Amino acid sequence: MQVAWQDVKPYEDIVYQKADGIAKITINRPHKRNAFRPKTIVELYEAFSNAREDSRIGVVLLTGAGPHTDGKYAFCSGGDQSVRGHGGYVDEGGVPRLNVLDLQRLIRSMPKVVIALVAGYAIGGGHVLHVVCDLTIAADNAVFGQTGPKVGSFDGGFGASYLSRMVGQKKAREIWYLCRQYSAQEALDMGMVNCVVPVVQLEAEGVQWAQEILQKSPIAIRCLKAAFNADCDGQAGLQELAGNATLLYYMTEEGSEGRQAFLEKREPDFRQYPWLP
Ligand code: S0N
Repeated sequence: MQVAWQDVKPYEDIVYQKADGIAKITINRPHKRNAFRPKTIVELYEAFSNAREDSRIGVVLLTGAGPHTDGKYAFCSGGDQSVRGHGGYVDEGGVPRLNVLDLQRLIRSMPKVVIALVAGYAIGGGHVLHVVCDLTIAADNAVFGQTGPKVGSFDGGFGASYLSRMVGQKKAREIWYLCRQYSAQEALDMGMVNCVVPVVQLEAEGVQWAQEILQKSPIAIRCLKAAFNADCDGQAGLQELAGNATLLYYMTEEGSEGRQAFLEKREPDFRQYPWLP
């Protein structure tokens, strides 16, 4: 399925496009297997925030540019090790950052569906990025894995705890302790991806899934996403779910009566509304 992508704004490390209710965000550092530096994350955060704010957009596709000139594909190979310093990944101002954690939270909490389209490597922090997306479509050449204990890092947040919800405690511990690489089929078998397609079909499949989702009720999807998150995210998850309840309440006549009465300087009349069973 083809769509006519329109560039939203030029960036250095990503490409950000939109078409027909879908946003597509592409990490564009194929010479580094699409590893992210702090600037990449700043750009990703801005693009995701823009997609969140745009009420025409219901689905975001997150992918990696490729193949590189050596013919290899990557979704993302995690933090750029060449700028890792003491205390994080060092930005252009010399400040060490772990700003990918902010991006993970935005992807999880934004009330739009985020689909990872993974061709080639999804490794380290790149693997965590696909884990926090709502859905993952893998190309048949996708390779999944964590490297933390091999390269001197670890993500004990969503990268460990949410992964274990997805694949189970034993498998999650295996993934992190052994730092092996897994094929698309193995990822499918452990429930880490939704489907596997030939690499040439990856984007078309993502667009097809997006178009199916866009036929559905935005508020139903929004509340479902918050409900799935609430199961894992403690008070922050409850806040998200409850925020949606408030949004819906504001849309009712009963909710409006309270505001209207205040503005009209009268007592509210809630007796006209039933105490439903
Ligand atoms: C992806 C791998 C397996 C691909 O192997 P392949 O195909 O053999 O290619 P290479 O020759 O290795 O790579 C090609 C070129 O790309 C560069 N490159 C690849 N990955 C990175 C990277 N992550 N950073 C910088 N450069 C990278 C290579 O150097 C090579 O360049 P040239 O041609 O110039 O030599 C393989 O490349 C691989 O294993 N890569 C490293 C994967 C990795 O360890 N990633 C980092 C893991 N850690 C994180 O992601 C941390 C995330 C984070 O921010 C965080 C968040 C929360 C809490 C904690 C943390 C934390 O800091 O840990």
